[in-house]
Amino acid sequence: MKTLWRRARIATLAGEAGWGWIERGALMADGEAIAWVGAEADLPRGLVLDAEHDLDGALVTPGLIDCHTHLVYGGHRAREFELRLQGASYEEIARAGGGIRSTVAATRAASDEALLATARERALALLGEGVTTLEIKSGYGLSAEHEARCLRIARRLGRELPLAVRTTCLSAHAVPPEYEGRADDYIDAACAWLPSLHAEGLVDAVDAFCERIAFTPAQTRRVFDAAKTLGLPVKLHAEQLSDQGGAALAAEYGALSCDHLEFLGDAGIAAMARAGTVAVLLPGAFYFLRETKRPPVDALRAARVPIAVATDHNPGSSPVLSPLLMLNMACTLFHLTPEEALRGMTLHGALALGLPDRGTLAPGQRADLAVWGVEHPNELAYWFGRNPCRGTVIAGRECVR
Ligand code: DI6
Ligand code: FE
Repeated sequence: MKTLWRRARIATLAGEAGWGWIERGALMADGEAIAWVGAEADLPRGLVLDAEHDLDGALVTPGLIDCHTHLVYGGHRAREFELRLQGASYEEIARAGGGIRSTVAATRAASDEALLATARERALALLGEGVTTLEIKSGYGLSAEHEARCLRIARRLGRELPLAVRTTCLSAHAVPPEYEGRADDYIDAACAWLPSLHAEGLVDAVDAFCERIAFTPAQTRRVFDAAKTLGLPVKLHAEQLSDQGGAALAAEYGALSCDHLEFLGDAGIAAMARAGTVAVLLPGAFYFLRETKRPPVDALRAARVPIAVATDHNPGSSPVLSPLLMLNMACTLFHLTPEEALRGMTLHGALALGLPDRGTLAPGQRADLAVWGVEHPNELAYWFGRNPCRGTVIAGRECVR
């Protein structure tokens, strides 16, 4: 199946810097991959096509990649939001047994159908704003049974919706109530159930939350050792609320990404640069928790650490379903340029998932595109509360809004 999209303004993001701009562009997919992209005037003559679409000057970018979400969960935490507005901190609420644990209770109590329906609605909202590849973490089940259930639902979304889903096992997200005061025993249990989740094909990567209110570097290391034994790549929620040295630890394991990073220090940056680990910035959580310490963007740039941007969609610290708002906030709150922000939600998001076949528009890459009713890609970070997405193409197939 050969499909041509013509009369497009194209930002390929191919090449080290710049938009990879093509003013009067065309793109051809052959099956699931891009076969040709360039100026329409240079299109090879005599092409035999199965379908042709005139985009009438619309903008085409690589499909957005949301490389960090916690999409499958029960309930919500609006009451906790009110408490935080009255002065309680995220850490205080977590220590008092609220926070992640309250979502674990709601998730365990929810039926498979309810979890699937709510997660599907969230995934469709992301798809409607240009997302073509989505990562989904577990981490609200926290038992062999419930972690498996949440990962199966994530896999099912990947089968039933057009977008590509990557799953990450985040059993080391919080200590569940039945292991109160026994975090080390819980880590033993989580490491013990990982092989069966992997054997069932439910795990693309392994993550952990290394923080004062979650797991220590030593406990994180045990989770990473279990992942390494299975040949699974790792990622880490690191230095979100304090500097635990998590980024350096993750880099030692060749981590795909370290995420959050507000409290990241120089040693962590150097280790990430050496290991080729992506820095995933999550402005939604920074904003919603009203954090004031910004991630060290200048130092990450100087060290040439690739910077990605994601929604971190979750009920506690980032209940956002707008990837475009995250592009805007990556610029306004973290001082990324619009080009860096878009690269962060395309090419660098792909790297954070270990998917080198997407994130730019070039021959051989997966034909994952987003089509936008704007003139220039800097507008994707500029407008907020507006969704100019006209549709997406995923693995060569059109998916109209
Ligand atoms: N950091 C976060 O921001 C989310 N998880 C994590 O490790 C928050 C999850 C939650 O509060 O439910
Ligand atoms: Fe997260």
